[in-house]
Amino acid sequence: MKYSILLLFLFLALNLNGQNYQPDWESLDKRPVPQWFEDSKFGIFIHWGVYSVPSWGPTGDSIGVYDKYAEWYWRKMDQPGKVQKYFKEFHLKTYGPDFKYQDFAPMFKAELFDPEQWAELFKESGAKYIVLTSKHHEGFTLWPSAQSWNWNSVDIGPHRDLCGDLTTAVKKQGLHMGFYYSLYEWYNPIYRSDLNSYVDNHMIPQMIDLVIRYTPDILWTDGEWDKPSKEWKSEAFLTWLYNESPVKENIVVNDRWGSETRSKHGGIYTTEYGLIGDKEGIDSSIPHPWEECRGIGTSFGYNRNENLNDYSTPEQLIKLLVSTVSAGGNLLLDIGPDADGTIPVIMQQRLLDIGKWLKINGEAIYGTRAFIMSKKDEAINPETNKTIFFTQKNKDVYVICLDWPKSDIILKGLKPINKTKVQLLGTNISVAVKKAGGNLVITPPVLTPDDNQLAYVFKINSLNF
Ligand code: JFZ
Repeated sequence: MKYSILLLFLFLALNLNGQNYQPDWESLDKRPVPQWFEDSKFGIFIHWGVYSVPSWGPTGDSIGVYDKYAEWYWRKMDQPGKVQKYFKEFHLKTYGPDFKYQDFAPMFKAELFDPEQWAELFKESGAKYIVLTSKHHEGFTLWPSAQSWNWNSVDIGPHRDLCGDLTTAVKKQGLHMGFYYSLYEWYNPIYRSDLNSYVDNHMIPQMIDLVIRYTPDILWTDGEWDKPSKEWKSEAFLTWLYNESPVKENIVVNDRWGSETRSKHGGIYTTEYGLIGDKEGIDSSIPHPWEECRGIGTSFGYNRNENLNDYSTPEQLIKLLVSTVSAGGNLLLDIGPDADGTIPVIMQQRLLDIGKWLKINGEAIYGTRAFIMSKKDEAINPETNKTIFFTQKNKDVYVICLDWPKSDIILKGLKPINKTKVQLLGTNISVAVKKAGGNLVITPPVLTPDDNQLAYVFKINSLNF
């Protein structure tokens, strides 16, 4: 008896079946991002909640990037600022002065929600992971959270565990399932009056509940900017997540854990419409897994006020995917379902366009890494407007051309060996390759209209580098 207690203590001390991260960033930052994430490259973000009912935001070039987000409807309507007047005007005109944001909740019915159909679409799109808003800044949860009493999708609105139902369907398709979770809540009185109690009795219990109920592979936090990570107790939570939780092996988190953590601490670094706060993009010379997120249009939550020209074209989306992946990042492309549970047809179409391209060209995306050579920019074709991108997998290099090259592609500094072959993905046309000086030269073959694609990939086998 005594002996076994001794053994137990020994086990605990050595933490033999677990990891042993300490509750400080120095230790937590040592955890490698699980490889499945970097290999996946393409995921789908879903912003869905009570805001999907009004589903409205201002559009056009004069409105700032963050001011177009329809999921901010409640806040933008109440908070003095550049766009308050638009939101207020729309709200008053459409719903009248006595209609509160909370009144939208019973109208969020999800009556046509078919999680299996969603998951099939996601699978077809070529995405490898899904991130659903389990709770946005409004505080409404898409699962029966005990902490979100009467402000969740089982008590009002859909009367359904949306997180649970989607998780089951997504996992059945063999995709990774994850959740977005907002640390802060705009109007929660406990958050506003007693942060410590909010964190201990609301936020951390909710995150633990999500992890234990649904064993997600991603926890994508946000709304962190209000407080430093110490106040959110992020280090303590991550220590539990990495050492003890049922998802400790596979879980991927991002860098949104406190006002000071972006691009510094946590897991993957994140950009949003190419931005980090008010700064331009990621510094991709810092080799750290990162992910760009944005909508297909200009909002994350569905915005009925958008027109076709607010949506990216299929060509633009392929360029976004390719340029992100060639800089070592992942793309988390957002869709905003309707409050009735359908995915707007334009979004379905864009996802399927990407899927169709990936079916042929996916090997140039999945499992690749940024192609880094010394003096990389000189090694590639001198292009000012960048229509040629590179990725790499082992000894193979993929040359991804957004436009069909009208003349030879000269790849400076790439050294072919005797068995080096070039193949145009999606065709069985043999592609002429030659060595000229220190360069590799690809002569594009003749194509027919049947070979038309959103972007063309030349695969160079067996390079010597
Ligand atoms: C946040 C959310 O507010 C937004 O609704 C969406 O969920 C997105 C994925 O994440 O957006 C932000 C985050 C940070 C800033 C602006 C918008 N910022 O730093 O200015």
